[in-house]
Amino acid sequence: MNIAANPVVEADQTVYLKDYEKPSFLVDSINLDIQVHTDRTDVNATLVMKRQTSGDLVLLGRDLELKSITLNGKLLTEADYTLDAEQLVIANAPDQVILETAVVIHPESNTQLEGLYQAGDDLFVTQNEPEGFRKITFYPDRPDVLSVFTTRVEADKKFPVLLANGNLMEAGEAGEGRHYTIWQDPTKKPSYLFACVIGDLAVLKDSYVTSEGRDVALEIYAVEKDIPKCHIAMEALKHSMQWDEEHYGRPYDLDNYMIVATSAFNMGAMENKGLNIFNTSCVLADEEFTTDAAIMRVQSVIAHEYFHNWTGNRITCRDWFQLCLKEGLTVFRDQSFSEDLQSAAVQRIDDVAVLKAHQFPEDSGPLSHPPRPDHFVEINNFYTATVYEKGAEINRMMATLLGKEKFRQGTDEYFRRHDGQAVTVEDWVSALTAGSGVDLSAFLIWYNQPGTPKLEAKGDYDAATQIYRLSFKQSLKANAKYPNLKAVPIPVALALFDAETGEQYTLQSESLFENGVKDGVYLFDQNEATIEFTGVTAKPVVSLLRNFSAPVNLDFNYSDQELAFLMQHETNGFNQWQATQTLLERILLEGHDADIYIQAMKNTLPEVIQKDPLLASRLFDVPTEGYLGSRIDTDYQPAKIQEQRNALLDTLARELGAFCKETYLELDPDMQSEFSQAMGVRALRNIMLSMMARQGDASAFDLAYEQYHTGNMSERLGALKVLVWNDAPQAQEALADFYSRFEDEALSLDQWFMVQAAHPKANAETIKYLTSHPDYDLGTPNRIRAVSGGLNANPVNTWSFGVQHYIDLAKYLDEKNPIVGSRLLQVLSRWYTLAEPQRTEVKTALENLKPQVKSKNVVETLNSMLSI
Ligand code: B3K
Ligand code: ZN
Repeated sequence: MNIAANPVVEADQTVYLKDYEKPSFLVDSINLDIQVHTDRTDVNATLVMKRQTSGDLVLLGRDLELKSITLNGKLLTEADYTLDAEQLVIANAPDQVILETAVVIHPESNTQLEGLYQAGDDLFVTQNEPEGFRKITFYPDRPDVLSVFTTRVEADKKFPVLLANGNLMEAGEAGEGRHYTIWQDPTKKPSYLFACVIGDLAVLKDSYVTSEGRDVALEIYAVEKDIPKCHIAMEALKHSMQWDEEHYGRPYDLDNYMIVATSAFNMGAMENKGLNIFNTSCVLADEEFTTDAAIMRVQSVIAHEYFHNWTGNRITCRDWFQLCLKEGLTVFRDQSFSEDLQSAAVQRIDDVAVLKAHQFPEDSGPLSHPPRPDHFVEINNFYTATVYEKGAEINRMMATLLGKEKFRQGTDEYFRRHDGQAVTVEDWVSALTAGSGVDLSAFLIWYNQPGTPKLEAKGDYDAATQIYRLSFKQSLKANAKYPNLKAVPIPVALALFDAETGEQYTLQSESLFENGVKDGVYLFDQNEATIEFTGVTAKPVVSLLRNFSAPVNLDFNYSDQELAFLMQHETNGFNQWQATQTLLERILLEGHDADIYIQAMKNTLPEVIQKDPLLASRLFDVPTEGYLGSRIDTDYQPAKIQEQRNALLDTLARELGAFCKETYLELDPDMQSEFSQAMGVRALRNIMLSMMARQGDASAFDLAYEQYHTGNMSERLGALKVLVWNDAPQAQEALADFYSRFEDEALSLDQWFMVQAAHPKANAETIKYLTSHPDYDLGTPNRIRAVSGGLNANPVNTWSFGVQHYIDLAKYLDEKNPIVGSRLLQVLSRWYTLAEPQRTEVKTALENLKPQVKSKNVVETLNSMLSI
């Protein structure tokens, strides 16, 4: 029988955390037999199950054609079970059950890229997190059911590679030009970590010996021509394995670790046990084809998926509400890893920039939810910046508070207690508490309530008593759905500087610190509090939230002079950057004078360029139009923001133009011995080039054209943007050249689409040209994102002709790929902040979309977006 996809969403489809119940049956082992054919795939499963609590035996299944079902040797008839679009239920099942099912599925026509699907002519792969496994076979597809998987995979020999999780036990002929392999994964795991791959792929091999002496075979599978681009990922994998041993005492636990690259993938990558599946964009890296930023991302995603082996796989989530348990912790771990790879300050800057650009707006709008949500309709909609990035910040706060040693004692206790279990956020916080000896239970509040706290601070210096007082107040915007908002613990990392000399006061000094500040961190966990610093001989400059020690909106009455002071004297690179951002935001949104910023830049840049060119490049960051728009809650006029920002950029280009040209001509990335330094120089030169072009320097386009032709991908793309976005005479020629060079390199070609879609003067015609280009492909999420993401670089465009673009996409993808459709629609979630008449126009367009969509993903998102 065939089961309909995308059932209409009804009110009762909401799932609540408070309703969690243990599964009535556990699965000791599963034997899966997957036989792939051109027009169908047969899946036979044998589940050895035993009762845990009273209740029906519930097997989840979606889009499965059921052929037969046998319970303890007896063939069941339709009278023995009930079956609907989501589940198969057997009442009164005995306590010990051996269940055999035979189903047929259709990966060849699965466009949703969830479950088992065909990913191009020569490849079949799986994506089962969170609920894809139920599209492969009937199963208690929930993360608290852990089982030993044995998998037989059979296919035509034109697919030489047949992979599944664990150890290869057997391989052989299956007749009629077919062959098979049998794999067994010794570690018990939830079904969302099951993976198999059937394809024609080449492989890069290496090995790693763990601290326990285990010799692990490492394999990265990709199409033949991409194998040379897998070396950076392989090095990053070995580095990650060693890093986790050193920093968390976690060696790898299997004899092999495989990574498979595919271009047909909804997100970045997936941590399936011992068999990661990656979007090509997160594994292929080579300076000729890949930008430095993308190379950094490859390394961090490789690390992220590897780190999941302990935080996610060996210790998994009890239910999907606990998603941030594994994601928040693993993001925190990959961010720490990346801080070791490049300028730590820049890594933190980039991570916070993402948090502020995506998570803060999400948390202040209709899609706001706690890092651990308490209800959902479609869990796929909750792989959000809040769950991932805010989740990581909660872990970072606890780690900051504990310090390295105690945090490690806490994580050791977590692994000791919970290895092999499916646990909750509470389990994590109590293990950290027990291991470190520091009560962290108040941090649970962070997990359970939405919104970005506002932290108001005031400084007051009394020269007569030499006392400096800092008072703090925290508040959260009222939220009708969460009436009992509580004060959260906020670790405030801080430093005081002597305003005359620029020297930092020593915070360890006894006399200064009898006020609760320890190792430069004050834990503010009340609604209001004041601390005192004694023996402060002159009015200090305070630097608050160093390294962004808590995910809050800080409101401190810095003078512009004090911010300029911090730009020049703060030794914490993150806060140095933050000072530039705060000052620029005032210039942009409150009309402050730019001179003081320009002077501070001139003073501080030469030294920073010497020490850390990448940090110097970030000091040129001017808050994006998108970010500035997200700070405005009513009467938002994108064109006005654009105008103000352009005016500021013009001023900066005029004032710093000569400096930029000098710097551009002086610096040479090829003179740098380290990749991270060369990356810094390239980033800086690209910014210098765009400033020169903006200033109207006649030589800028010639230099860009030359850089385009002689550089690696970072330089080429930097130059191409300058040429295209400024409509330089060489722009079309460079674009045509780029196309012909990279026509067959999908990821590089994505950049060609992106650059054009992100043209500040792009219009509906531009998007039409790009989306009807023969290389545009609605079946490849990377290509869709290249255009849609590029378009969204300019909010003026997003909120004009872009609205129809996103709505059309959501409508089309609603059936074809609802995960991606729902995600793209979220670009419009802040529609209600727009000034009229745009506000009503977008609202009407969204309301008109409502009756035209059916998937839980898009419907839930749209309902939330309109519920404001
Ligand atoms: N755990 C996966 C995400 C799965 C998303 C499903 N919509 C990737 C990661 O966070 O490592
Ligand atoms: Zn993850």
